[in-house]
Amino acid sequence: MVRALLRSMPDSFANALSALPPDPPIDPALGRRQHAAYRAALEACGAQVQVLPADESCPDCVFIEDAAVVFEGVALIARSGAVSRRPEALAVAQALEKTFELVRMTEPATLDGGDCMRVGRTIYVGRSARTNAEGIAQLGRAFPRLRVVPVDLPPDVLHLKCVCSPLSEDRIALCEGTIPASTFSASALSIPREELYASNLVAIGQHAVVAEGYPRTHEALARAGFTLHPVPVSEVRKADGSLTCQSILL
Ligand code: CIR
Repeated sequence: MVRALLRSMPDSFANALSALPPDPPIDPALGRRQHAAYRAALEACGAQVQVLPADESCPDCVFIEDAAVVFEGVALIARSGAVSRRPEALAVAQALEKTFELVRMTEPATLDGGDCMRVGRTIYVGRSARTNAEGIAQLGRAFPRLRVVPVDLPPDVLHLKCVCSPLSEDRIALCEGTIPASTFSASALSIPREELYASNLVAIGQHAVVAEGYPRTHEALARAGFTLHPVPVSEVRKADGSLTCQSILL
């Protein structure tokens, strides 16, 4: 069974990082209800969910994906490219150390888990404002059995998985007009450009947690055989977050 590690949303989520000032402001109470819907959707996909407590001193801690990369018994504890987010990793490391061998990323490396997309035995990693060359090198050393493929991101893209996400061990969802499909050895299900945000989704077997309100993407995924679990995302979206970033699949 897939396990999913989540982290609750603090009241300070109102002050989460965002490229543009949120308008209207972030509503953490609504955000928590949406987070509960996300949790329920993961459970409906068959995942066993564990939720770490929020930390008021870490406004972005709900975006737990960025704090660690996990594969085959090893957890790489990331060093975020956003300085204010570095303290988030402590509690995530403590939660993972019971069942994983921890590898801690060290200065000057930076990496956000949102830049890492594993598909089978390949991990694609975005070269972004958050993830630097040393971060990519340390990722490769932590996971010697994975092929590491660095990917240049289009301008203004925060993380690799803002434009693509894994659907299975050999297939991804990829927004058209962003990264060339030829970059990936996996086959790509094309997400229409006007539904860019929907290219970030959590697939578990033949189930997928998707952002609500993207009919063309939903139709394409349903045609590909997925059972869909649409969830509301307005508040995480105001903080430049989406779906994969709210969990680490173990
Ligand atoms: C940040 O700017 O770091 C957060 N406000 C959003 C992070 C979203 N993470 C992700 O997509 N993996």
